[in-house]
Amino acid sequence: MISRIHNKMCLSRALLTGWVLLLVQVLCLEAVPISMDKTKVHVPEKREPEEPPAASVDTGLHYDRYLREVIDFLEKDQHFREKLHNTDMEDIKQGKLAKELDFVSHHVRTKLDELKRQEVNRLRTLIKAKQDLEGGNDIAVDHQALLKQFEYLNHNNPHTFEVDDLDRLIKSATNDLENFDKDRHEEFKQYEMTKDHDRREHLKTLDDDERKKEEEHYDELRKKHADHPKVNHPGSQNQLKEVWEEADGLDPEDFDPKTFFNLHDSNGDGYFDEQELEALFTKELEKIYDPTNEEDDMVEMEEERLRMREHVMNEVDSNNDRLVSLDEFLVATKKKEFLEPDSWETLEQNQAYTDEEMREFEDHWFSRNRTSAKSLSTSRNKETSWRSSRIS
Ligand SMILES: [Ca+2]
Ligand SMILES: [Ca+2]
Repeated sequence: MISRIHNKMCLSRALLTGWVLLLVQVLCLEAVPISMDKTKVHVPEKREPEEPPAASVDTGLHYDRYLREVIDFLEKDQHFREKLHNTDMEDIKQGKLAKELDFVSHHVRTKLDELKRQEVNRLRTLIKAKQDLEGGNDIAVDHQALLKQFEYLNHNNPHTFEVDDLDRLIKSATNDLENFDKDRHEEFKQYEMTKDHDRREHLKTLDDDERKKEEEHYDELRKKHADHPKVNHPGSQNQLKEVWEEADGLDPEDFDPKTFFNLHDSNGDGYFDEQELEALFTKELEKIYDPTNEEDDMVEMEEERLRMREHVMNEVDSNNDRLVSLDEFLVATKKKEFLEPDSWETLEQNQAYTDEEMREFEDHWFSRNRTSAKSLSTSRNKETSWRSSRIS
């Protein structure tokens, strides 16, 4: 159960670039020349990016593959590319860009129709898988009604990709990306409550002696998990210096924010995206989590990584485009919080849910939804496996 959720969370780990921005980037951004400060330290040459950088960004959405394939094909159409250059973000969100679909080439339209048919089939397969898991084989299922929950395409017409499909895709992706962290918090809370509930249910099945032993063991594990070296405040000078020294093998005396930025902007597009930020926290996470330890839950490790990314993004991304530019980064390195940070409260120092939330969870949510939640989790896991097998 845990490893299943862990796999799911790893696979769907978000690198969320605002989708509209992603579209604009894919089409507008030229490769940014790398200007490294080589006066102080020797750092390896970086290669120029070969592909438009944002095209490889995994949005973490469950329809990521479809989204990216649609973008790839639209990108091939000259008319659409030109319109995109001349349409501002607000108009894109209002659906003006989607209307331009009527003018893209027949060849691209045919490919988009095909993509949509594949996506509809994929969703039908998922619904079928979910139904099988719930043991509802004998019940007639209204596929059409179930498909309506997937709002990013129009199911009334499963055969062709129309303006409405592009409009829905833009609106859903923008909305889902904006809510990603909020949904993630909720999902994690449910994970922790389920875990604690299961543990306590298990205790009920034991006799007094066994239960006492089990509870002592649990307390020991908690203490062991909480006993780790000091975790640096994410995004602080101390934290980055540790990466510079231990991961990059550079002299701490030579620490230079601009060189650091260029070194860790892995795709060389001039921005830290969410994935590049998250990669910076591995050293800190290794202080707390070891996959071979019983007490260290790797789902929690990934949540801690995302918390760190969310925190740094909130602090540093001043124009809220979900990317950290070099300028934003350099401004942040001049702040007091960078030089003299507060201590960082790790995940285990705060319970993910209140007692009241747990009561409510057990009273209402749990009894009603356990079966379907389990099935959904499994079917989503199947879906991500499917995704990864198709991508690889
Ligand atoms: Ca980058
Ligand atoms: Ca920014």
